[in-house]
Amino acid sequence: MSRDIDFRKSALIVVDVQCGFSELCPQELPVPGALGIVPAINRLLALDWERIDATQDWHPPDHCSFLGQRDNLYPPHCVQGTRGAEFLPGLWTQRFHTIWRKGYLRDRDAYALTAQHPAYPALLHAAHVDTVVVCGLAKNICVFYTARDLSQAGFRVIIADDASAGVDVPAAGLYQEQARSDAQKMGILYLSSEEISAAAARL
Ligand code: VGL
Ligand code: ZN
Repeated sequence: MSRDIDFRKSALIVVDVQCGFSELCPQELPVPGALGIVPAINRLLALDWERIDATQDWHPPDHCSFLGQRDNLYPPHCVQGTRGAEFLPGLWTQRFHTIWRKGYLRDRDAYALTAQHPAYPALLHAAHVDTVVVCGLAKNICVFYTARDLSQAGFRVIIADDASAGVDVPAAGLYQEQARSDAQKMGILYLSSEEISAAAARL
């Protein structure tokens, strides 16, 4: 598969780069190394994408995925209006064109933007986007599901490796190695932010 990226036909999607998935909120769902990916994401944000979309996990306090609730999976995290729901400090959010909130219904989980906003792939197609670069948190959960859904919708999908960080969650059966091999089997490519920037420089 070509590694060239035509930025006029490409979208960057920044997934859940929020305090609640970082060391800043250790009682929520900290992903090791989350704070460290911000510079690489900012480098990607500086490029001339056709679209820049961001997602924000945005849960009510009694969301079904929380411990003590229906699915009993995760500590409360990214609760609407709290620190955990805020984007990471230093993240260049001014570059976001659209912020897609997800997980805001008590009884429905939405790992991927595509699960909550099913018209999103059509919106990308209408903008003549054929390639999406996905980065953020967590690499093997919301980044993975977003990449998978967009790959199945017909886009060329690249995960920006160093602009994402992952975490194994045995209680949910979610593992980093498994997600990577599943993604690679679907033809999803893992590139570094350097390689993606170099593809920009070549054009
Ligand atoms: C996520 C678990 C629950 C994620 C969101 O962004 O990876 N993980 N909600
Ligand atoms: Zn969540």
